[in-house]
Parts: sequence; structure tokens; C-alpha cells
Amino acid sequence: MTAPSLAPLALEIINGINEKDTRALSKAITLLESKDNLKKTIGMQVLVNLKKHNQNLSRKIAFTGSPGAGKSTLIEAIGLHLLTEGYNVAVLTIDPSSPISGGSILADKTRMQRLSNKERAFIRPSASGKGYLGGITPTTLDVIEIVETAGYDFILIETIGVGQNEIDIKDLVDKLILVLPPTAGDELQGLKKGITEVVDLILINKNDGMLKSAAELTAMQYESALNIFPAHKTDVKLCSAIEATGIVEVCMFIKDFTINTQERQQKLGQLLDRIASQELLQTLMKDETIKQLIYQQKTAILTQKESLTNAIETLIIYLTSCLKGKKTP
Ligand SMILES: Nc1nc2c(ncn2[C@@H]2O[C@H](COP(=O)(O)OP(=O)(O)OP(=O)(O)O)[C@@H](O)[C@H]2O)c(=O)[nH]1
Ligand SMILES: [Mg+2]
Repeated sequence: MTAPSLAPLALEIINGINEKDTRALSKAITLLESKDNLKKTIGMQVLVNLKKHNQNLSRKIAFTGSPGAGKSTLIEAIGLHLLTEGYNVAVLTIDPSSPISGGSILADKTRMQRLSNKERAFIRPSASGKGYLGGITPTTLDVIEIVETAGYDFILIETIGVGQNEIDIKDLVDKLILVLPPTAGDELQGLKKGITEVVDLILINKNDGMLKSAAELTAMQYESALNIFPAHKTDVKLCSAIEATGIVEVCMFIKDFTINTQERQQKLGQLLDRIASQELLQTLMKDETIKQLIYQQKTAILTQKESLTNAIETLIIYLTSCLKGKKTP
């Protein structure tokens, strides 16, 4: 079978991206995010072709944290600093709370004007479409990959932390940074054990002016709270995105590691497992026969005619018998 030839639009975009034309990159992302199958296919042609010919590895760093913590301001400060060191930088924003209108809302919120004026910077708010897990979709991965093939040294990703989302975005990036404002004392209660396993660095932002002592206190509180978990490796640092203090240290942190492609593959595999189980579960729960069977078993349990163990077994036996007639992929 011969490989399908590239659509003229795909070819034009590939050439554009290879010539560092950011409009071409934007067009490719729009195609990848499109609900129109033909457009999406052209977008995929661009991505597959670029992946084949361009082995660039970007450092992928995600920033999560409560609304207003200063993520955008911080990413802009970090981006500007990286540019002065000769790197080129892409910024992507994922908003799981507004999957459909996300693009336009974020376009307003994510101006990062100083950074967007720079030649070696690329900023793109991303409407994630149907959210699988906290807004992360296979399209999110495609978008990150195409930006990587476009040759950026750093891809900085802004996302709003909503529980599961942190775990999912972690699997798409090399480092995950939690950004917090100085008054985060109350949020200490929300510092779950899980977060220390997921986050690579906790940044207390707004360490400036009147907020300075509150920021220092917050950092100390986090440090001692983290000490409860002896195995933790999460560092706590202070910074001010507005005054650009602590930015050099953050930049060192995001430069100072070797990209591990094997680990990246492993994490992608984990993400695929989670997306697949969620999709399969949703599909199964929509099936009329299964809905009926669950209803029957539930009634039997509630009327003391059946035990939970037997009810589950009945469901499993039914599913297994369905799978016996399965097609191989
Ligand atoms: N004092 C001070 N204010 C800051 C700092 N960084 C950000 N801000 C202010 O905090 C507010 C929120 O900043 P953003 O960068 O939009 O915060 P965000 O976390 O991206 O917000 P969302 O995208 O809405 O979640 C703005 O008014 C910023 O000017 C800082 O280092 N110091
Ligand atoms: Mg923001």
C-alpha cells in the first residue's frame, strides 16, 4: 500500500513550520483542534510528517495552581528570561473548566503582551474540546507534540489545578510546578499527600511589597508540612513574577535535568491506560443491556436476595461472555 500523498495545505504548513513561521504553526494547531474530520486529517498529516523528520526535544514544563496565583505573569517572566539566554519558548494554556469556549476566554486572559511581541516566542491558548480527564485530551498531546516538532527549546504549559488534572498533565510534561499565592496558609489543609508525589516544585509567588512577609511565612509552612512526608523531594521556592525575583532560580530548575525519553514513553502509556479505561467505562455504562443488568442486580441486593459479591460476579460473567465473541483489532 502506498502512503497517502500530502494535501497541498499540509505541505504548505509543513514548509511554513520548517521556516519558523508561527502563523503556520497556529494554523496546524487549529486544524488539529478542529471538529471537522477533513481538517483534522490534514492537521494529523502535518504532525506525522514533522515527527518523522524532526527529532527536536523540548523541555516541557507545566504550571498549575489556583486562579489568580500569578501563573500567567510568572510564565511570561520565565519566558522573557529564557529568551535573553538565547532559547526559544512556546507557551500553551489549557483550561479544563471551559472546554468549549476556553479558546476565546483564555485569549483574553492570556495576553502575555511583552512575551507575545518577541520573535522567538509562541503563545497559544488551547481550547481542549471534550475533556477526558481534567481537560486533557488526545488533542492536547497532539498540540504539545506539534509545538515540539516546530523546534522550541521550552514548552511552558499553564493549567488550572483541579485534582485529577494535575496527575494527567504530569504525564505529558517533564516537570510540574505548583504556583501558590502568599495567603495560602488555609490551603495547607488541601495539601494532600498525593500532591507531593506529583509536583516537582512548589513556588510561592508574589514575594514582594506588602506580601513579602506573608509569602515567607507561607513558604515556611509548606516546607514544614512537607517534612511530614519523609520521602518527599519537592522543593519550596519564593519568587515574584512582577519584580522578576527568583526567576533565575526557577529557570535553573527547569534547565537542570536530562530529558528522559524512556520515562516520557512510560508516562504516555499510563495516560493511555487511564483514558482507555475511562472511555471503556463510559461506553459500557451507556449500553442498555448492561444498564438493565446493573439495575436487576442492584434491586436484588437491596431486597436481600443477592450478595454484592455474587452481583458483581454476575456482571463479570456477562461481560466475559460478550468478550468471547470479540473481534481482534
Ligand atoms: N504583587 C504581585 N502580584 C502579582 C504577581 N504575579 C501576578 N500578580 C498579579 O496577580 C493577578 C493574577 O495574575 P495572573 O498571572 O493572571 O494569575 P493566573 O494564575 O494566571 O490567573 P488565572 O489564569 O486566572 O488562573 C494579576 O493582577 C497579577 O498582576 C507577583 O509576583 N506579585
Ligand atoms: Mg492565567
